[in-house]
Amino acid sequence: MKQVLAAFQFEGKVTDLRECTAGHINGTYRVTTDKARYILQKINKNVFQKPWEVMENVVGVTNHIRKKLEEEGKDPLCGTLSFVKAGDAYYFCDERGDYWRAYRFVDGDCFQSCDSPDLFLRVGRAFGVFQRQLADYDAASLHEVIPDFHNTEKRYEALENAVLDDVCGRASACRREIDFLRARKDDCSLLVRGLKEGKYPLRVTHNDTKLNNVIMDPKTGEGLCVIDLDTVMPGSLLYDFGDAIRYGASSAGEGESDLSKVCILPEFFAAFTKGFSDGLGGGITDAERAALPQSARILTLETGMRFLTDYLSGDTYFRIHHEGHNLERAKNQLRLVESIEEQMPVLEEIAKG
Ligand code: GN1
Ligand code: MG
Repeated sequence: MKQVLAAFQFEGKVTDLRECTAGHINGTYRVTTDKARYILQKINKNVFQKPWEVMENVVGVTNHIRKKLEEEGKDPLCGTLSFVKAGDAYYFCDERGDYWRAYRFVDGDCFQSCDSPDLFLRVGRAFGVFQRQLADYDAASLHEVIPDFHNTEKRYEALENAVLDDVCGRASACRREIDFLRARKDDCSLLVRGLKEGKYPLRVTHNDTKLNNVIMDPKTGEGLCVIDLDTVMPGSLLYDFGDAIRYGASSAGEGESDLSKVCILPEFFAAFTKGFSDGLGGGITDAERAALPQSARILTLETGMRFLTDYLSGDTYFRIHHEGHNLERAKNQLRLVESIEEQMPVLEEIAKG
């Protein structure tokens, strides 16, 4: 750790180092110096095989946002991530071959769940604004750091392969979940095909729009800064919308194992839809708007599929906290899919605006 800390051009002298364990992917630490606070992360190489491409993406995107904030007279230190250099690069490779990066800590509120639709509306607005800020960013210049990240068809194929390989002998205990997903195989094409066929425009998207990826301003209550930019890639606005709903409009957290507590909350769906549209400032096509409810269903289905695939493959991707954790997460997501399906007419009415 000493070597890593010394590599970065932090302002001031390091006085404290603390591990944070919230994320599923990267290793995260909070670094305090006598002048400022930072987040230091070890990039998960299993997930991001070319960490330098991740950094090229996020530095490009944050520079773009920084310029916009400066033009509007806003403080870029709060409004976007500011990465810290290690030598000439924005990352440091240690002697074990692990890649590290650091950025200024953005002070504000970070919520793991929303206790009111109003808060979720403001989260939606922040993701809408983020999307608008990047509307003129050249999507083709971004690296596809995780190829086919939201390619639901490929995610389905990966599940079928995991069932076939059944390396841990777990498939027989997951029959219900596997059958549930098989019955929805064709739906996995909905967004991917729409994007390929030009029905939905290709945009720069965040791709991991959990509500805890927005830092909220405690003074104004509005979104301050969108964080966790590692999966920023070319994609569809529907990925961002659907993923945000999956996480934030559920009555229970992703980790809830009592399935009777899991359902979709239409008033939260409505709030996010309103905030997101506001933030986008009209920059949403009719076809995208019409697909909002389905995107929530597909992204939830996809995440459930990913958790189940990882369970069947021996928990090699998502960090788990106990045996069976990924199966619980998968069941939770599939229950949410069911609830979204039950409420589909209501959600479609809301999406019409
Ligand atoms: C991972 O750990 P976190 O919150 O950054 C995953 C997302 C999933 C999410 C499920 C790079 O995100 O795609 O939706 O877990 N990120 C990656 O909780 O795979
Ligand atoms: Mg993430």
